[in-house]
Amino acid sequence: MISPLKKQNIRNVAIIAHVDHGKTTLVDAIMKQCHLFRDNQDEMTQNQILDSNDLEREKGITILAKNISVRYKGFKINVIDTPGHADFGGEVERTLNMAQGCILLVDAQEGVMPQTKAVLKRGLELKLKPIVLINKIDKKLANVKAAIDEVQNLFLDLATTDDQLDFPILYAIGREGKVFLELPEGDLTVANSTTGDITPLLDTILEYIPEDDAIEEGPFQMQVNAMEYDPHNGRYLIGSINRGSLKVNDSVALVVDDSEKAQIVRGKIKRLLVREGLGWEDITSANAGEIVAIAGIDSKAIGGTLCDPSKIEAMPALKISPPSVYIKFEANTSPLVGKEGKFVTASLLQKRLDQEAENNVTLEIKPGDGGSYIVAGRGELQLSILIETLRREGYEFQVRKPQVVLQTIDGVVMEPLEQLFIETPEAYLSAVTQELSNRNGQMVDMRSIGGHTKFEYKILTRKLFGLRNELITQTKGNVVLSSAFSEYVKKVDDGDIYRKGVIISTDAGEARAYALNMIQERGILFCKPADKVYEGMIIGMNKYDEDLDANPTKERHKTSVRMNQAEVTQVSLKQYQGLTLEFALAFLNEDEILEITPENLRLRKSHLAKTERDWLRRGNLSEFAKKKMGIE
Ligand SMILES: Nc1nc2c(ncn2[C@@H]2O[C@H](COP(=O)(O)OP(=O)(O)OP(=O)(O)O)[C@@H](O)[C@H]2O)c(=O)[nH]1
Ligand SMILES: [Mg+2]
Repeated sequence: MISPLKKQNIRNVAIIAHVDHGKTTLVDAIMKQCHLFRDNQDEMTQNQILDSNDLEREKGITILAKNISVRYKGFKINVIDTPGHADFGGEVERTLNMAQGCILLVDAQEGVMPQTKAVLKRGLELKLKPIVLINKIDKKLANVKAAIDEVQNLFLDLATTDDQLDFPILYAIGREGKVFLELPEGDLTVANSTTGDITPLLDTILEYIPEDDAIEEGPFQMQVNAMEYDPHNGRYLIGSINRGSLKVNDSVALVVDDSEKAQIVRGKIKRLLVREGLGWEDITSANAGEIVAIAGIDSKAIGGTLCDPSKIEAMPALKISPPSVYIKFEANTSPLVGKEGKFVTASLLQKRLDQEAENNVTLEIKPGDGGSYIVAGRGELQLSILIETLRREGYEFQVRKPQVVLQTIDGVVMEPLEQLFIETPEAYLSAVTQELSNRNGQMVDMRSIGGHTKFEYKILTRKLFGLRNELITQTKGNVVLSSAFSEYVKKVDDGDIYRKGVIISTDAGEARAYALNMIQERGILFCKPADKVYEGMIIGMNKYDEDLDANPTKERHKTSVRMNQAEVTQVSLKQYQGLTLEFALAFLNEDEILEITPENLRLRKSHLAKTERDWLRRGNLSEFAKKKMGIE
């Protein structure tokens, strides 16, 4: 068994940056060069090793913050890899207070981006010692000097003390595992044109980042920053020991807040573990300043404080910024309910969302009306990741149109506004400006460099829904866009983003090629032959503004010769466009529902019967109609 370390021999550092600036790739290099893997182990040839869950791999982004440890020159360095996408900013906030220093990565071409600012602001508020690393200096359009200027201005803006302005600057080609104290000479765009390794970074960490200011003597105290679960030992509470030390079998008390009625959960330490490389190792005792995982306390409180029972003292609550977007979840009410999911009932959905609320402090989950759940997060992406996760686990449910979280400040209703950056080849300049003007975006800046145009906009969060998809289509994938919450502004009373009418199925059954072939003349199809349909289901998008009814189950007229199989497949659906989660969430209107099963996404009207929708369209509902539709 390994022996406990003193905090003098431990350094805790978080890697922070805007999305895609190379954090996880840099951690690959640290792990490989510190020999966490044998030379012949698979990981030695893998990239983004820490992005280990399926959705992280598929999307090529980090979703959850994770930490690893390496040994270097007699020290143990705990490295925390954080996500750069603004939607997962809560993960950064949750984990940063386990560190004393941060490595701020800045892409040498992109420079300072919205999330660079957001994460650095947070790090400096927590008094972390920063190290700046200008990364990707091998890029053709890299402009190291401009990037440094932007970083320096950012620090002048954000520093809370003078000594925060005194930070080391390093240069790196993270992908090649090379960090430099001075900018290397020569043509860096040629692969492996320089020699180097990761040690300048590790040495700078040891030199600049202080040991944890945890208190070595005194009653044990630790804030819970994360949780992990294993079937044998149950829940592990993870955090960095703030005061005192801890042994296996010690009694501890967990307190969630410091109010009078704070609940206290007592327990005994069954197992104590510390980070070694990518895994955890058992240890019999641990000291202040060590990041540990503890089994034996049956509580769910991230943010709670574990204490010596003789001195119960809660630490200040974790500061996580409030969410700006929410989606309503409900049990599936479609005519096809229960056909495709493993977990279908409202109570199973509730149980799963309760579990998510316990484990994920970056989402706010609370009951809504009529057995629904309101799930609030930082943006469409964060919420769609939850939806996709549930779906893959076998859940079947339905959601409503995403909404922004409004705030009332001094009696004025306010809504969230975002700062938005877009980069695209000049050829698509007008596509971008046109789309943004449709969404009432306000241009703040526009610059062209080397055939690329960079835009900065201010745009209401609700006008941002679906923009990524739209621009990807219009620029044939040649666009990078990123946004971050900026501020709350007075709510504007303008309409939603323009959307065309939909094509609604009048009948239930199986869609037929014969019928779809005719319907596609009217717009774009969301369903294909043999798909199950029902009355009120949205099977496509109309070319025009109004909604349109159509029967996709119609077969060729009885008297004519039936189409044989060959004929059916010959019908080519030129206008078919399968639904993706991102598209469907952005497409939904208020009176519509997105049905989600492990196998299918279906859009539908909330009132399925055509008669009811006709009543609604005409307005002035009769008592009979109101009763029938359950409207007060
Ligand atoms: N040219 C160049 N590309 C790099 C370098 N380092 C990383 N990349 C590429 O940048 C992309 C993003 O890298 P990641 O390490 O996933 O970035 P990240 O900061 O962890 O991204 P998020 O966690 O999603 O915020 C990958 O395609 C990498 O191959 C570098 O030094 N030079
Ligand atoms: Mg990453």
